[in-house]
Amino acid sequence: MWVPGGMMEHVALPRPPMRRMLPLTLRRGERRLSRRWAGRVLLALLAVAGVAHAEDGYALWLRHAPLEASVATSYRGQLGDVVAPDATATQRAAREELQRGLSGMLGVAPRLHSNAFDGDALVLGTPDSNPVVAEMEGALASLGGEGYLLQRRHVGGRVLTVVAARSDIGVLYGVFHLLRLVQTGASLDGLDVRESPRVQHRVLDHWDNLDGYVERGYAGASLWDWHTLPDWKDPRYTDYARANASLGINGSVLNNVNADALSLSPMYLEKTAALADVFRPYGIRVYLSARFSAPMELGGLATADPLEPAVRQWWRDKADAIYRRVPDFGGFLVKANSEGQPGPQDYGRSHADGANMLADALAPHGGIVMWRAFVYSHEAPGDRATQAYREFVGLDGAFRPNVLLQVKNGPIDFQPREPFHPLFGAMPRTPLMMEFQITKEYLGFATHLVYLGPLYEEVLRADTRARGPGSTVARVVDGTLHGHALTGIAGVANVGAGRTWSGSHFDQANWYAFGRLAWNPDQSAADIARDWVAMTFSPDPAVVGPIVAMMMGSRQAAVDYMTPLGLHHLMARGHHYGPGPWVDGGPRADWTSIYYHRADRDGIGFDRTASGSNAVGQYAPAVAREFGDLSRVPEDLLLWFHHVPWDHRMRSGDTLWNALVQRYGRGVRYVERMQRSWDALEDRIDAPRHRQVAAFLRIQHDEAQWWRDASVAYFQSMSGLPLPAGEAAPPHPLAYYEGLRFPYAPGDGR
Ligand code: GCV
Repeated sequence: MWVPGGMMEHVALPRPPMRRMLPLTLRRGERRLSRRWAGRVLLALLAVAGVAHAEDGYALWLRHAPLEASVATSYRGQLGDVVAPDATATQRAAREELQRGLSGMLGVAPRLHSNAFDGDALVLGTPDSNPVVAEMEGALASLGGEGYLLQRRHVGGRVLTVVAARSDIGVLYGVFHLLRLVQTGASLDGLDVRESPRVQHRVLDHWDNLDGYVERGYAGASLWDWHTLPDWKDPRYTDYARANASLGINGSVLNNVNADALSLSPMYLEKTAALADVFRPYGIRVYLSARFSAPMELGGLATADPLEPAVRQWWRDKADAIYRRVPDFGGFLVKANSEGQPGPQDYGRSHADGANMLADALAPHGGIVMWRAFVYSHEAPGDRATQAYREFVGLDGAFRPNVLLQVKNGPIDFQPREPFHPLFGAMPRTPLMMEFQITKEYLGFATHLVYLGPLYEEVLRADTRARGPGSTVARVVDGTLHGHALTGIAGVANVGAGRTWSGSHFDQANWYAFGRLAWNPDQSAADIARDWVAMTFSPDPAVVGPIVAMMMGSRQAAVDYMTPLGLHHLMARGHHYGPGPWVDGGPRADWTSIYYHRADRDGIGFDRTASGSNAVGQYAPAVAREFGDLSRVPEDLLLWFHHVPWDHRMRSGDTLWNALVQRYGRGVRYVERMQRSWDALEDRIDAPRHRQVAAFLRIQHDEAQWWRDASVAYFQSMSGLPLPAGEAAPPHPLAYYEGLRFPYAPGDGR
């Protein structure tokens, strides 16, 4: 929630001493250690100075800025020397991260030992690589292959801080966690953290085309320079892998789901293999989006029918060829029979036939298929929101064990707010994988400050009621609801070649939040935001408090100024930039706005109750009753499920029309408050980043106002009602907004 008014006073207070939030008296032995470290401080400072650069956002949350001197001294004393193996690439990556992180934050590079060392120490390792960890083997048993343990241990008069895991990658994840603790000023006293991921495949989906263009990407061109690969491995690929590993993201789908078959050609597979080599030490497997018709386009076959033996053989051969180059290749992501993409239905076959053919080709190598449920057709009669369910629910149990069905969070398409997708909970015999969008196609591109943590959290915590209360979407995704071991979660990436990676400083938070929630879908979006702000800007509470407050209400604000009260799909045609509630005509009804809002003189909203499209009937009965009942439906979803008259009484007692207009205004005012909060932080944030965020907030404000004015003008032309008291008339007539054109708006599909 927004902290009203008072927040401005807080930010004006003098900076509280950092010491308050840290562990911190120097203990016996720490002085001795401090002196030992001190000799290297100067060298490290010189090294850091050598690479110093303006704050341009490139470092992401791995910024590792220097801590206050007393705090740094205390951590140095507590951690001691570092004992870490260096025999494998992942072990070396863990050492490098520690070295880089601790040097940056503590002002001195830690002294590294590969093995034996007698004093207090920070010890990294697995049972195979370190004798201290070998003695902890029992405690590691339940951690799984990627989990880790962080522990303070007293061993033979020594104080050890141990990062232990059963695998090198677990140790690397543990190192990132430890660095986060230092970065956010946490106490290491009594440290005892056990972590293992709740979801097996934690994947970024890149919608990157081979020509460098990123579909719905607002952060510049693709990160992958296919032309210079495989020979030139840009160091940025390593930084991308580091950022992902710091969150536990362990998969990367390199190319757009609107796939080009060329990605599977020998030439491009060499390039994919080069990226896989860079990512491997960081625990990241590569995947490719597979074009279903590739056997025809690359193999010269006359068909791509999944039951045709020659086609099946082509895919088997292709899988073998891929695994020869990339032995840990993750598998295929497939968009089939959706928005013009080829698929098994072209041959009268089912989605299961298509997915299973690919699954059979990958199975001998341990690969998986992520088959997307984002399918709809304007030729199919009825409500688009019901189509995926209708196509897939009957296929429950028909997929091979190495197939995940990848389902978008809501039934339409990554709108600012949607109810959870009705497939979650409805296919108990099929592992369902979540697909979130990190890039903000419908939430203001990269310029709007919209923190998506609350959106992800809202969906993951939604109760499908599939097996009674507590059957949350998170439990479908982590496999516990229906007992699946194969689990996954994907985020459509928001990274590009721009210097900030994500197109803006604040959009980095969405990549970060996705990764943290992929690891543990029950984490709190607010806690994640606190960590992100502390790591990205400063752990100073006078910075963290106001920025987290801004972030936490920002998604609701975007809903308010774009699509309040359950409205959806009101954006301009094609590029999706800005408002277009009037969009009508064109090739397909379900690509228009009027299809979704159904506003006329009498009322507004899509009737999805039993008397309408009955989309509510696709949910478990308890949920269907709630969504279908006008008196119980959450007002945030009112117009998603109901068509109501303009004078419908809201729970506040006011009319729908008044409430709608007020919501639009509320969204704009929230942005104004974010601007004021940000302005008040000017002295606490470095100038380059402060300037850019301030400029982007101005853009956001203007665009929020534009959304509000255009939408109010349009809906008023439908309702014919006066604006509620205190709400200003849009400054232009409706025709003005309808006439605006944006020929080069970024990210358009092409
Ligand atoms: C990759 C929406 C987007 C498309 C995207 C599609 C999908 O329709 O606008 O750009 O295509 O979703 O998720 O496949």
